[in-house]
Amino acid sequence: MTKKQRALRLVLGDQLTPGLSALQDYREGDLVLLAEVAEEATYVKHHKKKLVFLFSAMRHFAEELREGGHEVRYVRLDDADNSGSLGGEVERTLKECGSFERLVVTHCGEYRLHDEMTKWSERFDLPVDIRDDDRFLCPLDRFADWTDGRKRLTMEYFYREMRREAGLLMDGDDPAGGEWNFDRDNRKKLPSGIDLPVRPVHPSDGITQEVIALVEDRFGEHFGEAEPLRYAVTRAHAEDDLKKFLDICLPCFGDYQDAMAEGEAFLFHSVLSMYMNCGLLDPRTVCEAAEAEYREGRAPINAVEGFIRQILGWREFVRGLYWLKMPDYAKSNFLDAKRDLPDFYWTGETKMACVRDAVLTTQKHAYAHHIQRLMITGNFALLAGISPKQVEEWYLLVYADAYEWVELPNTHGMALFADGGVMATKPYAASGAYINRMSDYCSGCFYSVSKKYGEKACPFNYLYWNFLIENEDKLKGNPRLNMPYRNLEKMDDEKRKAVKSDSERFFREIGIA
Ligand code: FAD
Ligand code: DLZ
Ligand code: SF4
Repeated sequence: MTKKQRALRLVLGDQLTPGLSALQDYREGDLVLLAEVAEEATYVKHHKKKLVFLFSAMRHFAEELREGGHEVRYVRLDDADNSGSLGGEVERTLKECGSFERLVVTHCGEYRLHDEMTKWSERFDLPVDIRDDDRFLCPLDRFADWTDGRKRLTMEYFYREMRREAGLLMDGDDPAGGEWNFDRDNRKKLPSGIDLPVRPVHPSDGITQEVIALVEDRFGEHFGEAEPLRYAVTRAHAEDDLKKFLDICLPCFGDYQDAMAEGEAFLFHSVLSMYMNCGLLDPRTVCEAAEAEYREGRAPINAVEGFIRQILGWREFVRGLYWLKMPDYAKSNFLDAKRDLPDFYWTGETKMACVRDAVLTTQKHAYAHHIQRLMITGNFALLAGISPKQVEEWYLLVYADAYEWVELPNTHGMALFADGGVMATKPYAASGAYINRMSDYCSGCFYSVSKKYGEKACPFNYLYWNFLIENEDKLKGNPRLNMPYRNLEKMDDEKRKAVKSDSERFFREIGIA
């Protein structure tokens, strides 16, 4: 091969997959580029643990590629000539490493970077081959076809087609277990005294230790705790975590999927999103492994179907929606929410036990499970009318699994209803009663969940009604909100006034009036 025929293959921090489309036709003489760059670490100030996890996983992946015979140029964040951006590192490689006939990349996960990449061909005067990311089960054009002619994009119908196409949990043409969805069995509160599974902890090796020091040094003021890092940073360890999840958590995953417990970060959740999202685990393999547990009689259908729905359904659906709707999707603010994000999203200093626990868990682990994200921090931001931009930035930076393709639809659409109902048919707004039903938070809280008004009342209670009042013109016509609006009509003026004055007092107390 002449130098001219060489390909430069850029692999991003969330593309740590040997079979990545950008690597599929790798030939001797090609060069794989991985680069730690300040721009990606700071376009939002990512959680320190997210940075440690990702940089360590990138360094381990470079080793994996080298062992597999690839020539790799790995740029460390503290390399003297590091230009600070991915574009800058491509440019430097083109200058320093001889001539290349083309640049090959896999479609990335965020619009801002994709937009930049579409200009690279002109910038570098080189053909740029942007390939589909075939780690997802639903190609983007397939998703677009599915949306064609549909008034509403309903995840459940998309999911059924995906089940058929992927052949997951199917008995011929029928869904395994006789039904598509077993969610009605998946709303149990955690019984007191239940033994929770002991979760894996991977000791940090030399590479991770080095990265921890680097992150503390360069990004010391970012949110969260850098160490200890309990997560896997290699494919082999991520696969171990998958096996442990299947053995000890999956059977109860469905039952307690919506439960919350103070001080318990992981419950029966898989804690696999960060591995799937950065490429250490393959989503299809994860789904197939879960199905095998059902087929072998080791896990019940409600657990396995619920788990597969999250990955084959929600994960694929939000990604399709993101690319279908961007860039306009991020601009809407249907409820005209404008208040600032309260400080306690950063400090955890609040008397609300549920919010405190969700934030402290997030600080410690760069993780919170779905119900904490949706029904605690998300629900609070929705009820309090916090600006979507500020909430989205928070979600994008605090979670180790967060990239905009998955974070944005979940935050903007599902949690905040800022898209006016593209993702969800109604806002996921809930008062303290829901939180009390699904958790043990309220018994240890300063506030009283049974009180509706006054200084000791649970803020979720009056904020819930205040939310319905503030957004009456936009939400009253929503048929799924008929019941709460009928109840609001029955509320006398005195109670309405109390809702308003309690909400205003609370907004003043937390500094966002
Ligand atoms: P499990 O509960 O074990 O679920 C299994 C898998 O299903 C997850 O690993 C994940 O890959 C997938 N999944 C479940 N729910 C969703 C969903 N709604 N959308 C996409 N995939 C899903 N998930 C992210 O991966 N990155 C994010 O940045 C992210 N931001 C979120 C923001 C908000 C406001 C909300 C409400 C949800 C968000 N989610 C996000 C979805 C979900 O909360 C996480 O995927 C899940 O908590 C990850 O933990 P787990 O691996 O233990 O999940
Ligand atoms: C999230 C992230 C971070 C923190 N750092 C890097 C990096 O230094 N180099 C890199 O290639 N990728 C990084 N990433 C992941 C990218 O931000 C991600 O590829 C884009 O957001 C698109 O999903
Ligand atoms: Fe949260 Fe209200 Fe319960 Fe306190 S009383 S834990 S604020 S729901």
